[in-house]
Amino acid sequence: MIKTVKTAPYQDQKPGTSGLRKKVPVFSQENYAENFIQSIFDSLEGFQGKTLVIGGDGRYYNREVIQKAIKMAAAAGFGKVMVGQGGILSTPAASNIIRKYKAFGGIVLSASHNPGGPTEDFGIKYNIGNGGPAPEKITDAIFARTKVIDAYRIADVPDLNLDQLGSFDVAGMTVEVIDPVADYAELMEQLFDFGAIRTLLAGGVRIAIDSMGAVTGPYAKEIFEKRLGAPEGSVRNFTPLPDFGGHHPDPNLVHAKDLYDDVMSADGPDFGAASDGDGDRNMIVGKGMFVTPSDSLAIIAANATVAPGYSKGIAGIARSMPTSAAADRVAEKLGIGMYETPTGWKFFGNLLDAGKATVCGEESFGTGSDHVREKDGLWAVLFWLNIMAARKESVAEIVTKHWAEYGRNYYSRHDYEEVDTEAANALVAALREKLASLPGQSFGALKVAAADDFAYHDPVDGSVSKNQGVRVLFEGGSRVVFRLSGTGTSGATIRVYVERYEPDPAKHGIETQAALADLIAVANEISELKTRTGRDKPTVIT
Ligand code: G16
Repeated sequence: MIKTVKTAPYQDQKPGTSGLRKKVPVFSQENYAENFIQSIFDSLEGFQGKTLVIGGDGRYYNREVIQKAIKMAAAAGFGKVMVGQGGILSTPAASNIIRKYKAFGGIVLSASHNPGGPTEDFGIKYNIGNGGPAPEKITDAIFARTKVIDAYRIADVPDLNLDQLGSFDVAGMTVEVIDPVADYAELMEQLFDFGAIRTLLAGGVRIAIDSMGAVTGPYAKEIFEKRLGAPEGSVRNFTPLPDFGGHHPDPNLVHAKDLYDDVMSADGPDFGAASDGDGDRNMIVGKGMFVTPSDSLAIIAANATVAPGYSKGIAGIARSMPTSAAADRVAEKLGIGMYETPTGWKFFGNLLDAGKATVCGEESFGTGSDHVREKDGLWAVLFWLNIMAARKESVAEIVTKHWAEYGRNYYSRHDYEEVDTEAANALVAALREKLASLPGQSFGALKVAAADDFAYHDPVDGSVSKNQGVRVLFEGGSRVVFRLSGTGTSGATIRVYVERYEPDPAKHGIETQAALADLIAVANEISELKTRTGRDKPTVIT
């Protein structure tokens, strides 16, 4: 019943920031997905008879790859597979299932916020037993294996009905098709004060939750409408669709603009939130106030004790290097640890496991905590509602008071997408060349204090990750950061992160791009962005 299939390696299966992401036509080449899945299994040890969790965000090609993964897990000797009904598990829910049921690991099928469909994106990621993305030493081993693989093993059995809950036998392995929502909703009830949030909503605060045609729909319906009593219709775009309804399920000011505009309109909702394709990202907006992900992390950390799950306080905060330093000021005030990691949620895993950090966040619309080992979009939404309920204040009041207390970190990211790869690499190489000569140079009123290529020394396992982004730090605390995205699927994406700290509350009302204009101009000058890429404006500004 188990057959061994000869295959030839592909040379392009290097996992990026978050697993292997490629266009569907690439993934659907002969044995492409099988090669990668077998390479995952070949890089692991000790899983015989253990449990593997499998789930995805419901995008195009999800079901096909889940069938392959189940049959290959059976052939590899796993004892059991737990798979979400319909092949659905949001990324944070998958992380929770792995942890709760002490699984050996999990395969998460998603290309996150990237579009879905026959010519759009797909992805495969392996998560380890702590529920988090595999660390670099495992992803490096997987990549090495993909380059030489010559065979894979698969159970020669019919497809399983993924829509029927229950336990089934697949070539001697048990497959449990589980309700994707129940365990996750239960965890959220443990962490947050649902009673207080229910009272807030019953008291007339109107919310709009946009699932963007992606995986969080069933979760949001259950949590916000059923358990918290928000009126039906509060959750929009709630049916997970293989192509996300043609939308780009990226919760930011460009792709969730309709929601933003609705919340900003006079008679629109008081609070809005959106999630991405696989449910780990979030965007928070209140009437008159967009909350930057960096501020969201800082504000959640500063108010964490209002939520029952965090009532004893938090041990530390971690953020990715390009994320603004707003959270650092909170950590300083609380007298707790602050950790700066490279981009990629996988770098938080060790800090969370070691109890050094409780809350983590990234500028890329990700926030989370030690409740799972992934960022968690709906968790962040619930945290905000819990804070609003406890403080009896609006989003705008909470944010402006936070700035008044800690100062405001004006922050923006400019993305240049689908840039010619060679030009993007040359731009970064040229920046690296300049690093030594930048300190001491002045650009208008801005004087460079330091410049480097960020390297991370993991305080838990001692591993070192180099070349994680070029930083140019100016006197007074402003900075610009340049790095290439590790999640794109065509060409290169150059990310330019810009930050300025403003302590004076009288100057907190400036429009963000205007507040950062001088730094943006300097970033373009130092990187020679226009001449090197031929672009005169970013594709996306967040
Ligand atoms: C992934 C990672 C995040 C990272 C983001 C952007 O998120 O898990 O840690 O911040 O990509 O990465 P990059 O700047 O390299 O494109 P997701 O939501 O795509 O899984």
